[in-house]
Amino acid sequence: MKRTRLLTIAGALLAMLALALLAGACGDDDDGEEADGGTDGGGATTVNITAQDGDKYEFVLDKTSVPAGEVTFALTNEGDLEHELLVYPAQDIGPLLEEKVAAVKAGEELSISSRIEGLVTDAAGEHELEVEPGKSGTFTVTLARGTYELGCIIVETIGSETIDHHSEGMRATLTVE
Ligand SMILES: [Cu+2]
Repeated sequence: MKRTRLLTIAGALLAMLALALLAGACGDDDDGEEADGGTDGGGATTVNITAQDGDKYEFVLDKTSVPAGEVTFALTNEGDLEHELLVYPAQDIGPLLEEKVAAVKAGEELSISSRIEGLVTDAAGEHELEVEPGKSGTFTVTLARGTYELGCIIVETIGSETIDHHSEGMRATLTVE
């Protein structure tokens, strides 16, 4: 009789222990979810970008607005040419590109990136991400609120044509809130 009662108590204790462990495990899961959902609370937000240069030169974004703070741009080049990504406050860089096109047509090299106002750099001081066809890469920067343009400013001669990627459509607007 006495032994049976002890076993019952032991069984009850084991059951309580098991419940406590289960509760603990559930608690861990909840913590994990909070960590995953942390993009709202301060972690880097990722913007996935696809670069295309078939019928149309373009950057296709999976989101067009992000919260201010760290932003990672993940660029996948689905085109046949190399592309680059620069991030800068929205502005008209048309005149700079015209100069660059004229230079390329004259067989010269001209870098215009240093003349783009507020060009955003990453922690290493890099201002661009260059990605070969079929490859992908990331670029992490810190952005304050504002309207930004993501652009590819490559100008190159293919055959007898001088192609200015940005003017062909390789640009997109990102709102940082
Ligand atoms: Cu490009």
